[in-house]
Amino acid sequence: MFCYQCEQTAGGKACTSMGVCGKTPEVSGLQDLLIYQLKGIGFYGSKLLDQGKKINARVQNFVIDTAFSTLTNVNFDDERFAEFLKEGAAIKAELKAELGDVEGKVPAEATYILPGTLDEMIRDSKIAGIMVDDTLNEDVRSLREMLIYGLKGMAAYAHHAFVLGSADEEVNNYFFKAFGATVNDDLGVAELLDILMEFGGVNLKCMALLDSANTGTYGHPTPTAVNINNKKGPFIVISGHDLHDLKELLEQTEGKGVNIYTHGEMLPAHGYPELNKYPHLVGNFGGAWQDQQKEFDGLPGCILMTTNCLQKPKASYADRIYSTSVVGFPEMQHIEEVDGKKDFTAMIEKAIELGGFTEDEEVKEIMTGFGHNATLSHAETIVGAVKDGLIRHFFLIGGCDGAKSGRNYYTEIAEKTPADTVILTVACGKFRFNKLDHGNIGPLPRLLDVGQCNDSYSAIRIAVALAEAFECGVNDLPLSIILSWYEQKAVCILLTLLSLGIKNIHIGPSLPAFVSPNVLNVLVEQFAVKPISTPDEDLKAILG
Ligand code: FSO
Ligand code: SF4
Repeated sequence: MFCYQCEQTAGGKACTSMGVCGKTPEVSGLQDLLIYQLKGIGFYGSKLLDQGKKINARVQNFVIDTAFSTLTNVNFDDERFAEFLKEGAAIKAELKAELGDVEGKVPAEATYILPGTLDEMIRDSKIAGIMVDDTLNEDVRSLREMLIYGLKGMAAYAHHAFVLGSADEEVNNYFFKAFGATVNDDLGVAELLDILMEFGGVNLKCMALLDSANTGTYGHPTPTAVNINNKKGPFIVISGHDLHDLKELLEQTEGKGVNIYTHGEMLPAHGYPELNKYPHLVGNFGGAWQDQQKEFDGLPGCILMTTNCLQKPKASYADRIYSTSVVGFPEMQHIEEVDGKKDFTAMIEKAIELGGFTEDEEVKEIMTGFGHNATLSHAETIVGAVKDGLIRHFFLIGGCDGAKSGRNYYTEIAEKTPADTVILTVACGKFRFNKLDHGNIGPLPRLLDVGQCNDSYSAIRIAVALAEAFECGVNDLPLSIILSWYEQKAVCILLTLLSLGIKNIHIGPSLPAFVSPNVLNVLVEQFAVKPISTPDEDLKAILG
């Protein structure tokens, strides 16, 4: 196996014998083969689109969902990948037939024929490895991989929007164009860089689509205090990013005496009026994803994983954790959607049987719900506070958490930000410091949680609106973006920020292994991307 798509990759270079995330060589190979097939599908699909033909929603959703399934910590189930591969082979054949004869070079990804059994697929997966073509220019490989990882991230956003009934033709079709571009040998470094910037723009559209799907369905988030301690009684912890699953679970547990706790990236769900109205949505449980094996150990309740980040369950909770949608682990109980509905009955009964927490803990609260609507409703106060010198600087500390050392940087920099600065957070990296008291500036808390990584669009909206209020560009604002990257959603968000011309982004805890030295130079020279240093040095450089 060879996988270097995430930040925790072995030795900072690549996982080659077993994934640090727990991905086996077999599953890694099957994921490679699936991406290989998506490239072939992209080749035919992009040609059909060039001819003005349409690609149907079933095929679009297959590409989106399966690309999402290969994102870090989403799916570890070899049988599931074999099913995806079979469906992919049928779809590729369909597109090929519709296209008819192709002029010019046809890549191997397009002509490849999938064998019938899981063992044969694993055997074949060797042809699909990232490093198989050792003649490929390393910068081209780097840019192609960056595009693929960006697509995996955008697939997550497109998937979430789609489950709420929102889709966009340009976004959906772009998957075919971009996967097709990764097997087009005529595209060199300059062309691929252009495509990455174009992709950043398409991803912005996709994130806007998700924002309007979320806010249109559940209302605009409002500042909300969330209890982080336990309540007596049976419960289900819901993790991941899927608000639709949370809504269905809240409906099905209503009046049954089962409390619902959000976990990890589900925390911002408390800010949405249409989710928060359920009194049995009682609080947020635990911290970021990498602590789940410890925090779920022997848990007297059930866990529902709606999306990443999933870790291999320990025996002490393997009988009470469930996956749904694109998430999966071998032998994990999986809840499928049937006729547009998911039936959570077995999990609810299990939660009641487990009995839950035996005591009420003292209520302790943290805040969330500062999406663009809520934060910008205070725009005048914020702009006034900046003009009066009450707010000196904004720090957007966004991105994911992870298990590797070096991530204390984010806790420390948050702690060391002066009292006249505001911290905006998105994604699960905030769990390192969101339970600390950062104080207030006037009526507003100093730490404003904008939401999930899926809500990065909201942070962009806030930055753009502030720039408008100050009649300057985003780069001229007293704003620093400090990213902690872990998986591939961070790649699509970074490309969107770069496509918007946003400069001076600080990135850590380490640089992606898939970025070649020359590509890194481009990022540094053209976009002034900065690897993080120490909190003290970075704060000194930022605040002067
Ligand atoms: Fe975190 Fe995991 Fe949201 Fe990521 S839960 S690490 S960016 O997958 O998705 O922030
Ligand atoms: Fe390694 Fe990350 Fe790939 Fe898992 S997803 S195999 S940890 S690089």
